[in-house]
Amino acid sequence: MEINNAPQKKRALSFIQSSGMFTLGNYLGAVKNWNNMQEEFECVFGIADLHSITVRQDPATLRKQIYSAAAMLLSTGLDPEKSLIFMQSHVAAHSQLAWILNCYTQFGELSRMTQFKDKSQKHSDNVNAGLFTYPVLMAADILLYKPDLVPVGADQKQHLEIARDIAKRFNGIYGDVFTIPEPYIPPIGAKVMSLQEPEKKMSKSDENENAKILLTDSPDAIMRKFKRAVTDSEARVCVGENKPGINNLIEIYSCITGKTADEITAEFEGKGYGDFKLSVGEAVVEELRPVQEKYNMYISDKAQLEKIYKEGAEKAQYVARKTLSKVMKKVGYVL
Ligand code: AQP
Repeated sequence: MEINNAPQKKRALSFIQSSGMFTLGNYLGAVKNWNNMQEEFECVFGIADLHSITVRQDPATLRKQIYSAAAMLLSTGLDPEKSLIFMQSHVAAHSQLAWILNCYTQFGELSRMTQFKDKSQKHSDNVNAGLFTYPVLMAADILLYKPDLVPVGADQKQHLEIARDIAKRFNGIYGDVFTIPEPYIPPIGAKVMSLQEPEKKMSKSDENENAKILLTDSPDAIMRKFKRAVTDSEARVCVGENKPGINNLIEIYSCITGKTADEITAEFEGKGYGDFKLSVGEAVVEELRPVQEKYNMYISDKAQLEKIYKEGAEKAQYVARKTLSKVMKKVGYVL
């Protein structure tokens, strides 16, 4: 890829955590769009494996998840010839810049982060400092690569905002060191909700297997989970205020087929939820079939995978070190 310090195209950056197998939410809300973005932008994609340990992880499982994340990103269409794809832990500059930025971030602003409040409630036995300073590491992840744009879901807006605040504060003291990234809302995308509790988003760390579709789920498992998806008693396929389950299924079906909500309502007029769930399940199975074929190929060829992520790390280190050196010089370190 072209990544250098004077890019022709606008640069976009996004990271995904290796905290479990990606869900249909990660796919429709993020990764599928990243695939499309590769033509328009110079893209940087990272596997946020450092972030994963804010929650306690079993080492063997974590290792497997990181491999899976790398294989899955390639399987969903990310191309190492076009984009920079790497693992965060392979680029030491992330941790180094995060330390420096920690000293330019206020306790008060970190205390206001809703994700910290949510996760510290959920993992009350392990409210570690990493969980608290997570947004600073995320700011380092972003600012090292000087992206113009960062694709964000609604849940991530607050984190991009704090990264922008830290960058502006630093630039205010030392001059134009960091590019201030803008949020990018992709033209197509969905917020996918839990199939069991459709008021909350589908999450890879959800302990209820029926709540999430994993990108590696078999066709049988996908169909079974959609059949069990929570709906309502109205029995009409249409968007409605008190129909979070059906709204979610419409959103998923729409995102995959390109049909509008009205077209979907017309298609299922006079039919029950059973038929609709079957169609949504089948659409998802077909969408994921080619992804799963590629995934099986990548995950069984560790040598090829290793070659790709090591090359990615080298390129990322080059870009990241340049930014870090500039920051260190500005702060007053001896290089
Ligand atoms: N349900 C979702 N619908 C749409 N987009 C989603 N994303 C996550 N869940 C949904 C988007 O996926 C990208 C990568 O997310 P992440 O793995 O870095 O963190 P996350 O948002 O915390 O994802 P999870 O699945 O909920 O992970 P866990 O369970 O580990 O916390 C982001 O762009 C996100 O918006």
